[in-house]
Amino acid sequence: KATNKAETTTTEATDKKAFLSEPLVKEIYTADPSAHVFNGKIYVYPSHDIDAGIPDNDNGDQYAMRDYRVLSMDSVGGKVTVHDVALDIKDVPWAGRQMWAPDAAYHNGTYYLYFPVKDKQDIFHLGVATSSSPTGPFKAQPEPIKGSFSMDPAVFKDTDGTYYMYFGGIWGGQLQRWSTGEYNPKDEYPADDQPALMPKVARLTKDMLQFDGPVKDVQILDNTGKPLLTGDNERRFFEAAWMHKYNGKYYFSYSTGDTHYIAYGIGDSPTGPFTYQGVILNPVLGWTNHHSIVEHKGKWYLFYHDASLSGGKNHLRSVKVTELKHRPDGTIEAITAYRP
Ligand code: FUB
Repeated sequence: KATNKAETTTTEATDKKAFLSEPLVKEIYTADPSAHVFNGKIYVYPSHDIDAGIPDNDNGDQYAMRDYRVLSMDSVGGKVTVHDVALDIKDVPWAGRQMWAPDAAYHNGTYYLYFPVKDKQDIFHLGVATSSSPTGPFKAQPEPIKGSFSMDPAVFKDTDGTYYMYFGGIWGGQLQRWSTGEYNPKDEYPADDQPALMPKVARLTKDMLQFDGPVKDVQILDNTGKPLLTGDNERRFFEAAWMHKYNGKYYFSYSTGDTHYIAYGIGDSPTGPFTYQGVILNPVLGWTNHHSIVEHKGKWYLFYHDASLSGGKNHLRSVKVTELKHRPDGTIEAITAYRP
C-alpha cells in the first residue's frame, strides 16, 4: 500500500536536479494543464497566466486570466506549438473576470472547451464552448451550464462512452458557498472533525452542453471507509480534480491546496467512492499544484506546473511534463519535481 508520506518514493532523476523538467513553453506563462490525446496527438488545455498587477490574496484575485491558448505536440519531448487565442473573455457574454483552469473533450466531430469564469456578480460558474478544431477558435454558449458552480472542470470519457464532469475548488473557487445547494456569499466550512467539503461530479448530456441528472458529491474515504475530514489538510480535497482509468480501476486525483500535494484515491466506479492512496506529486515551486494524467504511446504522463520560469511568482506559472509510473499493485510512484 502506498503511504501518504510523499517523501518515501523519489525517482533517481529528482535526486540530481532542483527541477525535474523544463517548461513546455517559455514565450507565455501557462498553468493547470489538462492534457488529452486526440487523433494520436497530445493537446494541452492550460490556463494562460498573465500579470494583471493585482496583489496576492486568499481569494486568488491575482489570477486574473483573460483568455485560453492551446498547446500541442506529436509526442512528449517533441516540438510544442502554442496556438492562437482559443477563447477570449470578451467573447463569453456572461463572463466577468478570471478564466481559470479549463478542460476539453471530443465527441462526434466537435471539440468542447469547458472553463470556469466568474459571472458579472463575481460568482464562478462553468461554461462550454465548441469548435471543429482541437485548437479552436471556440464559440461560447450564451449561458453557463445550468446548475454549475465553483471551478476546475475536468471531463472524463468512460470506456462505455459516458462523459462525466468533475469540478469544485474551495476558498477562491467558492465551493464552500454552495454547501446547501444554493449560493451563500458567506464562506462557511464544516468543523475540523466533520467530513470535508467534497468535489462534485455530474454526467454530461448527449450533446455535451449540460448536466444530465443531479450533481453529486465525490466521496474520498480513508482506509477504514470513513470520509476524509475538514481538518485533514494533508489529504482532503481542495481543487484540481482529474480522473484516469487504469486496469479497470478509476483514479480520482486532486490538489490538497494549502498543503500543496497532488493526491489520489482509487475506486470501482467513475462516481466513487474513492479510497485515499497517497501522493502523486509533492509540492512544486509556487502556491498552487495542478495536474493531469494521460496515456500516450504506451506510457503514462503527468502534466503539472510550477513557478520556476517567473522566479517563484505564484500567479505566473509554466506547464511541465514527466513520466508517471503505476506499480504492479496499481498504486502510483510519488514524484518529487522540485527540491529547494
Ligand atoms: O489557475 C487558477 C487556479 O489556480 C486554478 O483554477 C486552480 O486549480 C489553481 O491552480
